[in-house]
Amino acid sequence: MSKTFPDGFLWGGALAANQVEGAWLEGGKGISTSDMQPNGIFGGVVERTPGDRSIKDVAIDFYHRYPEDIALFSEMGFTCLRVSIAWTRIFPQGDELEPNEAGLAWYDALFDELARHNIQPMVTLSHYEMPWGLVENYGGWGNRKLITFFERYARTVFTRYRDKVKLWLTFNEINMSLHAPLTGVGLQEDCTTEDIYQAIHHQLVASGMAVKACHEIIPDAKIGNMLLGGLMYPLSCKPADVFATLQENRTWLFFGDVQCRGEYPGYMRRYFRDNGIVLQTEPADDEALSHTVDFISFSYYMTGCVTADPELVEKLRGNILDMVPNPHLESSEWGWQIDPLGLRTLLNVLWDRYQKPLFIVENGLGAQDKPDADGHIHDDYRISYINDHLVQAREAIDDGVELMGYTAWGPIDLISASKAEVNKRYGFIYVDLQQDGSGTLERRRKESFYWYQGVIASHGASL
Ligand code: BGP
Repeated sequence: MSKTFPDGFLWGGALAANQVEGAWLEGGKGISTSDMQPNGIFGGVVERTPGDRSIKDVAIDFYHRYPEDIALFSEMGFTCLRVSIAWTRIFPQGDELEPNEAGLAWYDALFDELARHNIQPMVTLSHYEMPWGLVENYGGWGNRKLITFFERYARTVFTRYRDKVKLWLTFNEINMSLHAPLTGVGLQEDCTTEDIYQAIHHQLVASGMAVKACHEIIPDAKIGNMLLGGLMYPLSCKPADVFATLQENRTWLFFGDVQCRGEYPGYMRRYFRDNGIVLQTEPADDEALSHTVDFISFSYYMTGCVTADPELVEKLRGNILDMVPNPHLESSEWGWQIDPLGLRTLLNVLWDRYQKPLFIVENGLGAQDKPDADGHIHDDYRISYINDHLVQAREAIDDGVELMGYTAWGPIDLISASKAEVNKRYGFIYVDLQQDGSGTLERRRKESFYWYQGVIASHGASL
């Protein structure tokens, strides 16, 4: 009999509002940064004119079909579903004083439906989107006023859902702002590094204020941060490569350091000094940052390598985010390098560094699924990917890591974040939708659906 996961371990899947809900103008919703990026976070801003369409406008129509989808999640045995609230459903422009009741009511209905199936919601306050009004009228997170708007939004939803939601996350992949400033902090792509760090500072302060507000309003809730789990390896054992790797890992771990330890680390202060970056701060910021998260959540898809040799970087880079590929690993169809053991390493690194509970809130394989003649999808590649990662998660628990749960990314096919692709499917559930918007949106169980159901039912013993 193989080892099982601990009692109380949460099993489920993770979604983001802008990748599933659709209904982009229903229920009083305002326009978000995601609506202005119809080709994904790496596709730039496109002016929306009346009549033009984006695949995200309807997406998989979760806004209207959530009862059917939640029933399917329940059939798989989910005990947790990670969703995000679209800020624009609650504050359409972002700066209103009063929230939009229709938006609040829709999430009430969603959480009630989850409760009926004994599925615990985990809610991200901002998953790769914010009101476009805050970008146009205030310049995004570069403006300190955003802290107040975000705090108002966070307090509104904490108060409204205090009896329904006990697990919260602040900003999705907060460390991605360096690579996708519009998506992360609402800044234009040509902004300076100093602009980005100033905006990130405001976001970190807002994150601390949200932690404080959550603890005040829902004392029995837990609130975590959310990091892109981008573990990097040295390309060689040359000391210069090893040191460059330490520094590279710090560019994303810095966010976790602030959110878990409550202050800027020394290496970051030095980076700012060395690069002439001067942040505008206020005395109260330190107090806000001191409100540290209860747990750390992260996404994990791949690892990459680092070399100190700029010529080699130029020659080898090619993976997403220009990472140097690892010659010892296979890649997905999208060039993301598959590294299950890296997940065990990362879990141990984060546990050793912070000694706070961890939660894997995204992991999965984006692939082109081809239904056979009978319409069945035999996604053995997805089964093997998730199986191998879960085996390593279980090993990490045995290493002593405190792991709260696992929510697979995109348990139902959805619109991909990077380029708004439909054919990059992650789901255990197939959705009949093509890139041109055609398809019936019918849901169909894939082979992985039954496999994941078995994993959950056996508490991981079937891995
Ligand atoms: C993470 C995002 C998700 C999700 C995932 C997969 O970075 O938090 O929103 O989409 O990556 O990426 P993609 O959809 O581009 O395949």
